[in-house]
Amino acid sequence: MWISIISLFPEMFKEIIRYGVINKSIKKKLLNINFFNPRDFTKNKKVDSVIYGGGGGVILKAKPLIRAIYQAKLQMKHHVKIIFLSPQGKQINISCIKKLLSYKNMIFICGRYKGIDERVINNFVDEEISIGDYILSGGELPAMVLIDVLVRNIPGVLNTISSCTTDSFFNDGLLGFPNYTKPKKLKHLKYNDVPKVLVSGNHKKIKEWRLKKSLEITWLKRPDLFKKKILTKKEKFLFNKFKNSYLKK
Ligand code: 4H4
Repeated sequence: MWISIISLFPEMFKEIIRYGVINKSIKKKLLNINFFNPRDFTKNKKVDSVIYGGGGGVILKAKPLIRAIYQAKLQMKHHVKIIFLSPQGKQINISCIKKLLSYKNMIFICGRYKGIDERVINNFVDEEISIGDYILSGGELPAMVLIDVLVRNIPGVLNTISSCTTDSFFNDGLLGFPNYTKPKKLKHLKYNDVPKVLVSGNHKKIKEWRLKKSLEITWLKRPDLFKKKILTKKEKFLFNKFKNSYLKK
């Protein structure tokens, strides 16, 4: 996967490419990231300007962004999809991630201030993507979030596939199950036990317990997700057993 980042502050990305799965994917040559600063594509370093029609605020000017896009496309050669990180975009979710994973080569445009000239969106942007319904000071943090989510799902990046396919949302539309690790007992805590089934070695029972907990947690924490889930016969049985006892409390 090759991601070219168009940003006024490329140095913000320095740290995320030094650590964790992003660093690992670069080292494994599963990911290539390069940067283009619109400021480098201007004579007078002017990259933003006041908005026509007034109302205050500035946006990023079209030409420096367009020159940066052309330079990125020149280097990437293959067919490239252009993504604009924007609060007006489609919110990141599993289907959006799967679609982006199929693109392989992408240019991420990071807005600043009140955004970018609409003509860049109309003429160049393939997808507008948002990380949530709030306004940030820049598209760089959303770009970093998106890179992290994408990289975790590139085959070969994470050691065992289970460390991703049972994560929340990737777990067949359910939230993930509770996880525990050493020590078995934590003194002075009210809830200090590791569920006995998890240390039983009975993998069938562990799998069933995990499915039951995922169903419970999704119903309790994200009823909106739970509503979309078509339950199998077994899932219905496990969930109804929990729901009946829960409602009796
Ligand atoms: C971009 C503000 C576009 C407004 C911006 C617009 C997000 C977000 C974000 C800096 C920039 C802000 N990016 N998810 N949330 N005029 N970016 O807040 O299109 O509304 O991704 S605009």
